[in-house]
Amino acid sequence: MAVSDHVNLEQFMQGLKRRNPGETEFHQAVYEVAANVFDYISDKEIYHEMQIFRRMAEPDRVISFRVCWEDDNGNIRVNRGYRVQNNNAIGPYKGGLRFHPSVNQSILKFLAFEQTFKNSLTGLPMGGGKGGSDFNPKGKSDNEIMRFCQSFMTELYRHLGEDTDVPAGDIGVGSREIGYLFGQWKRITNRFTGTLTGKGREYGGSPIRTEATGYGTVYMLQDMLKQAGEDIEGKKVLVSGAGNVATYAIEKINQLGGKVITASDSSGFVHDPHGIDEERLAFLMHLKNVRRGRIEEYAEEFNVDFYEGKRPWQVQADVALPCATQNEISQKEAQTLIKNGIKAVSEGANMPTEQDGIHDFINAKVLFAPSKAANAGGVAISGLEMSQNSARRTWKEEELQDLLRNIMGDIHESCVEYGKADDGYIDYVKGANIAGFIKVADAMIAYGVV
Ligand code: NDP
Ligand code: 2IT
Repeated sequence: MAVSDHVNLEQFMQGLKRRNPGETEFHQAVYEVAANVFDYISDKEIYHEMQIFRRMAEPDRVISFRVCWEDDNGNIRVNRGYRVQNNNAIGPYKGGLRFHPSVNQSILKFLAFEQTFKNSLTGLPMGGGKGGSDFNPKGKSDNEIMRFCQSFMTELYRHLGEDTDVPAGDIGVGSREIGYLFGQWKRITNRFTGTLTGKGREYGGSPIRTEATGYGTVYMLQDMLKQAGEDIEGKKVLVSGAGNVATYAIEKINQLGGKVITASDSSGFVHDPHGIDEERLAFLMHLKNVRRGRIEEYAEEFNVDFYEGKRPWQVQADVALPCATQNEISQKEAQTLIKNGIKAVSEGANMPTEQDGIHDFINAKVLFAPSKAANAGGVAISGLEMSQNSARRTWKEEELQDLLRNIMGDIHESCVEYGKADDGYIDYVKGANIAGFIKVADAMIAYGVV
């Protein structure tokens, strides 16, 4: 095909939308990467000839299955389970499982697509996948969670394996669920291998996997600020969410001398001008991760304001760390943050900022780390959990802390390498998309037409 005949971005997106009707989150995620990649490959014939991006945006496999389980009242319940195996060009499929009522094929396809580039950025040999269910864990007993996880794994196990596909946690899937899932995997297969990550330390889990995503998001922030001649000390920080990623991001901000003044859950946000210090964070972690309570209780405990049904983005601060879910910063909210003088945004959640909001941040020269770079610390430690499981040993916590710091530093460097503009501004979105793309693309070229 002659260069002039290449499908352009608009034509490509039309085709993608036609082939994947109604999957708006998937369209959004693909567009965000395509916008940079089409530009990058415009003069690189081989990527066109081999239809590389077209192939990356078509998952290798989408598995969907029925999950039947019995609740505590003896009612038979039916949910839908999924695993999207997007791409295994550079390693086994790897990515989390999400249990949330909003889960559907579009959301999991967007997450599996993003994971492919994120995992590539870590420098570790992992392909991209994602799975989950529309099961709602809220208000369920431990026994109900266990029965659901066992039923889910009874179907999913046949698609997994330490060299095939290795799931982990995500929204609604933490150490309790991973325990039940791994227990069932082991029981069905009669094999003890590292086929899930985020496991308990007693049975093959890695030190610092729990902390890694939140810590990594803050390391990315630290490196962006350093590049711009600043640091975290004294900065006022907005955090959304109050789960795994949010709480460990808060912990690391505190360690580095910043002050977090908000946290949220799906019911609203709390504004704590005193700052979520060590003592208050311990309360929050217990409230959300152990008792699974509502964030309003934090406001009652520390006598601070609770804003029902609202997100924290109208509060004035220096930094924003969205750590809850996709599309939680609208374009309007991005504009409010810019107007209030936000300096940096590091995305702990996956795709938390709407497309137009990202453009506004970049146009306003805000330091903006996209999720596939900023939250890669979690899957990076998952990759190292896989290595430890294969070698049947555990590394020391200090070693893993150093490895996490270095991997995040390397991701920052890759973004700078591919994202630096002539005026010195670093477009981390472009940098992460292109750096993540190249490795996967070149591996696919090596395999020929498969
Ligand atoms: P958790 O389940 O531990 O916590 C999720 C938090 O986000 C909760 O506070 C939850 O509130 C809130 N939340 C979830 N959905 C919504 C919603 N629709 N609207 C408002 N608030 C919501 O999940 P994680 O902390 O693990 O995940 C958070 C984000 O980070 C997700 O985008 C995930 O994909 C991403 N991520 C997670 C990684 C990990 O290692 N865990 C790795 C990389 C990215 P409530 O309690 O009310 O439900
Ligand atoms: O979005 C993510 O990177 C995760 N939920 C973690 C994936 C993993 O395999 O650790």
